[in-house]
Amino acid sequence: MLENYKSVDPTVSSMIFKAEKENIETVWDRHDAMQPQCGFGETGACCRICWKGPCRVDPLGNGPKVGICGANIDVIVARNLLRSFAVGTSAHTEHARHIAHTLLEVSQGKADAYKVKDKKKLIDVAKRLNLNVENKDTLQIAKEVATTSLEDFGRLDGEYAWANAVLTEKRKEKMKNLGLMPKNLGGTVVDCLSRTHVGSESDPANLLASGARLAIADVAMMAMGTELSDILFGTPTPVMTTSNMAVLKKDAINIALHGHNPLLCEVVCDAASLLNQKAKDAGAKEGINIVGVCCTGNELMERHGVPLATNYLTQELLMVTGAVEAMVVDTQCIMPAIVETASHYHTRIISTLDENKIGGATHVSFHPQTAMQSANKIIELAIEAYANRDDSKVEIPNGAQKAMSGFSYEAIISTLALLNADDPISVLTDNIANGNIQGIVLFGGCNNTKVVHNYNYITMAKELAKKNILVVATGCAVGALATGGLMTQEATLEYAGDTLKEVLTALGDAAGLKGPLPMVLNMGSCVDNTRVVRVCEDAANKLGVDIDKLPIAISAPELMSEKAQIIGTWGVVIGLPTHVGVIPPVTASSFVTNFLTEGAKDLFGGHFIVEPDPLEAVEKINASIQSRRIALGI
Ligand code: NFS
Ligand code: SF4
Repeated sequence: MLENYKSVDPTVSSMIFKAEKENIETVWDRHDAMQPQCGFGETGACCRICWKGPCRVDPLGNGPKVGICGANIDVIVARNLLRSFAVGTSAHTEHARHIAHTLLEVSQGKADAYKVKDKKKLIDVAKRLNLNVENKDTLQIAKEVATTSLEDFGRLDGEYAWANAVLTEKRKEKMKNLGLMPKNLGGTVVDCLSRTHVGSESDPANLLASGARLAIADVAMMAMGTELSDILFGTPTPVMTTSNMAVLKKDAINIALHGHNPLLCEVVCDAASLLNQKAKDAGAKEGINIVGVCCTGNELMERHGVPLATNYLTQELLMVTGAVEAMVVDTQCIMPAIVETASHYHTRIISTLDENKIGGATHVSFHPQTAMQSANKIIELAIEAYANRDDSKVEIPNGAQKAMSGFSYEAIISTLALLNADDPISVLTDNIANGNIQGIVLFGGCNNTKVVHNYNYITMAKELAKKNILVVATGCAVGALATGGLMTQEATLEYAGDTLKEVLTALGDAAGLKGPLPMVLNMGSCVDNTRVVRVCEDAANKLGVDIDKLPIAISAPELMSEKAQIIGTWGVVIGLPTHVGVIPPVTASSFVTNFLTEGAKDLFGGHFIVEPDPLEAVEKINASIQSRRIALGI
């Protein structure tokens, strides 16, 4: 039955139907055309590292057992994995670097479109980076925060400031003792990549260990990305908004902002409000309607309540509505296919980063110093495109789903403080200890054509909530759980177990919501996973343990990207059971598979749970949570 569905979002299903009718190719058509996918690649048994290859090793059959250079299956799989991790880390790093650099320019008066919006956060961050803030003005502190952050890329002396800021004391000790505490970002990434060069490291255990060091470097960069974004754009607070493809408006110029980095989308929103009248003059009665896609969408949703149209897998389909004037993209998770889809409509695809051009798109070069000019140009292009909209092709689905967003770490702590102002985190840890909340699961990660779009997220979140497990979400999980109606008070009343419902109601009532908090707390974009790490850190400190003892787990039931892979890896390395719902390309090596799913537990306390079936996955995650509760004596 489920095989007949591609997505569980009805607004997506109606666009799939329209795409079929109009003969427009989608990601699912390309997935089907790719079948059967190569078994060597699927299991990680293919090496293309040098030009003697490709080598495909056959661990079970009668084929070769080693590559031409003699690399065995464990080495091949571990090297491939490490390379993916390095790419994921690099992507997070570029994101963080752009923001840190812009903060530096703001402190030097060089980037007019931006300013320090959240001074409190700036001071909090400065202190966490061990900077002295006494007698310094905002711009001076901003300069020191930005400089310290940028130094982390190639720091020669001292400690990796952001890694220091993001880990618990106990975890730092552990990583130092294991020799796996990174010194800086650049050296760690280069070290990992150089190990994988032909004829370099051929010890799979040591390759995997360097992956753990890299994972710490990654979580540090992600924390930098989130925290510096909050300084420039504001720390999110709870906000009501809507989600799914019905957020497009027939009588507006619809601009979809897609990608990851808030530097661009924030300024486009500013420009849109200034040019709204021009849009109306062009005939769009409702002016400009900005909607978000993927993590850019999450950034805008959490800070400004901008509606989130959809997540990764369905980005093309948004244009099939025939009502999108422009899809503006920056970087990461942008399917090259959007250009072909747009060509069937009047939609302009606008790329913006010189280092992330999209073949066939209109490029408007974006730089922080001239951000407003670029944003104005983008809006002008969208207004221009509106003149070419073909009304006969327009079909916007009905029924936007409401959703609450904006649960930053600070927002969660302030909400808990409503019940105990002196010791907010104890509200959470007491309810965990007394069993009202059995544990916490963070949903993150992508969509994948190997899974019915959004199905696993929604199925699992409902089941976990029923078991009184608190669910939080980031990244494309937000798209799934928001469009699935689970970021609402109604969902809490309908699906949460009795004791979880009680706690969420006490908090919601205290916050003046006249009812519970939403069943799923929306913590933002993918980089914002580090907001959850801060909650974990506080809870661990309160309970006097490290994170690896907490009844907290991560689930990425539909993951695909290299970024999501390294996030899952740091989840494990900081001590959390981490579920993945897609079989990773490592199964050709029993050494690597066993390390990830078992061996990692002894070293780090966390491990990977690989389970494609969502209900089985819930059982396995719950079993991990319960065994941690028993170990804690609660
Ligand atoms: Ni995360 Fe966000 Fe989505 Fe996956 Fe891509 S948009 S950063 S990588 S696909 S969750
Ligand atoms: Fe083959 Fe070794 Fe070259 Fe990989 S590095 S392609 S296993 S020869």
